Amino acid sequence: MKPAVKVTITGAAGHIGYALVFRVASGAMFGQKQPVILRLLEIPQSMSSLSGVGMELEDCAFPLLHDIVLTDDPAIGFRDTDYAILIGAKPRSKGMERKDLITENAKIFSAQGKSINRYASEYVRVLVVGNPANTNALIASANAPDLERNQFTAMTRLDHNRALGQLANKTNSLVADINRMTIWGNHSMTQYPHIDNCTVNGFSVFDLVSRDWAIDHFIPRIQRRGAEIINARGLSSAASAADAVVDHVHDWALGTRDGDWISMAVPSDGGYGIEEGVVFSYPVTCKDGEYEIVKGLELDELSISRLKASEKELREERAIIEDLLPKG
Ligand code: NAX
Repeated sequence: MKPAVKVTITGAAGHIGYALVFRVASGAMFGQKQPVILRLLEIPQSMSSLSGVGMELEDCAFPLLHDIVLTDDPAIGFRDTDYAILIGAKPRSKGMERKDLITENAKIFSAQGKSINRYASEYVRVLVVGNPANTNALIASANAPDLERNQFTAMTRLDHNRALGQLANKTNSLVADINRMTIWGNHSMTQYPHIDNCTVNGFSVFDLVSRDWAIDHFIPRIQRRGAEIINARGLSSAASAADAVVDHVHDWALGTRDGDWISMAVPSDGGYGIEEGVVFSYPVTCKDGEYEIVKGLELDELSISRLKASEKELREERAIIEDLLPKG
């Protein structure tokens, strides 16, 4: 059997964490031949709850789960880890301004970036889920000077999967029949869900839906889907977010389907006119554990303006936390 992959999950006692850890342990993330070691990292106040999660993991008797470590110490949680999935974050409390939320979380992610730099495997791959995810990934990466920037990504796969689900409904097709969905930009209301390159069963999407439907219904529905779930459930997306984590890491590690791509927020290489370094969601293909931004797609005026609006928001978020970015 292959050596076990070490996976660190922060915020593992939270809603998304609870929906995620069992799926990773069951083999959904890396396949049925790949054992895993789970390092679950929490804050001291949540360690009691985390111990219950640990007991339930033991009670599942997953054959692929070779060890479980429960800790509130980043030196133990991130030690030699291969994958760091950063979910734990400070939620927005009543009366808290967006600026304060960004600043509070920036402190968490700058500290975690330093810990990952110090303790994790030099080949570690990092996925940031905790919001504001794109900017948190930027901060973590900036505080990990010994690692490459492209080892840090943020999650827009939930938005991507939501978009696939809505398009499949509308076109009366299967999700698996749809290729080349794209989410551009920030994981926020300024994200740009874009179907112009989509094919459904090999046909152009515009053989089946109109541009007006895309602009008036599809795009706003995906942008507001998180709020739609909160209104219905009284809680934010958890199982679907955990599923998107599984998909993001699975495809990064094991590759994307031929002829298709996925959406990942990654440090911009300047592509499509986006400032270099900003963590921006792009269409990417993955192979052998590496991702590559899809090049050469044509964008119309509307799309360019949407990308620019999301980039502007990301620059504004970065300006708020500029002090926590190491100089030079
Ligand atoms: P919960 O509040 O249920 O869980 C968060 C957990 O993180 C708690 O158990 C808490 O103790 C822990 N935690 C807090 N600070 C920590 C730290 N410094 N180190 C380790 N653990 C820490 O939130 P949940 O619903 O699980 O959501 C977690 C984050 O995901 C939030 O920031 C949320 O906004 C974000 N989301 C991001 C999504 C995305 O697509 N990128 C979608 C889903 C979700 O909204």
